[in-house]
Amino acid sequence: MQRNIDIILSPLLQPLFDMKNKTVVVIDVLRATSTICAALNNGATSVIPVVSVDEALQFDKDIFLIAGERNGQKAEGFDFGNSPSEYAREMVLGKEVVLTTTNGTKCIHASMDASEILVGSFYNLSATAEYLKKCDSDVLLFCSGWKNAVNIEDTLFAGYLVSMLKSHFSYDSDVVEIALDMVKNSKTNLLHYLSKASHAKRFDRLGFGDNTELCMRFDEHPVVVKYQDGKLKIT
Ligand code: 3SL
Repeated sequence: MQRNIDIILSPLLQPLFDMKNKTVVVIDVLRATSTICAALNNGATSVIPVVSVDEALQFDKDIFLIAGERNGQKAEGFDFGNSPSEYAREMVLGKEVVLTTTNGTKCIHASMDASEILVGSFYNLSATAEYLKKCDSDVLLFCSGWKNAVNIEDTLFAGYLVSMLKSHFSYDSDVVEIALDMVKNSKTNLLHYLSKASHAKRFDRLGFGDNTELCMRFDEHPVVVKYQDGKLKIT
């Protein structure tokens, strides 16, 4: 039977979808899911996504790296913020990272009904697409957005994934058509296209404007990342 693929544009729209028996790919290109891919590909043994700053601070700092952000900036008392550039091999090799972010880690926790949870970013686009081609279930691409609002970068990335999976899945969704149009429109200059995103502008204001380009590097961390027993790991 033909499998179906669809896109959830923001957490606010999640109630319209049933995640049961589906593979959900959580997307937060800027930057949670990019950071998770970078950390794991650079040797972190796992990333433990948690919802709140308080929850993260309960982990033992002698054992875990405590990481994440609120409103884009490193949370107080944390070892790392949420830029992939902080997760170099020498910093994370062999470590477990506890991560909490404004949107991305919340969406991972909101996906617990799914049969399988993956995380997607431009860093692991091809690896994730190849995995999804072989999986048995319908697929939901869950865009984290920004504080429940739809954003450009996650929708665009969902469009890239669908464009690679089109011949393997059916779809009947205006959102998928919109995302595919965005892929077409962005092709001539992806960085320029993404620089219109409000979060890219937020990065500029916060002084890490280079993070937009950094998170657009296709297949830089070619890992399939799956959530199991409270941890994200390379599968
Ligand atoms: O909201 C999130 O999950 C983060 O990716 C936001 S930020 O890019 O770190 O500001």
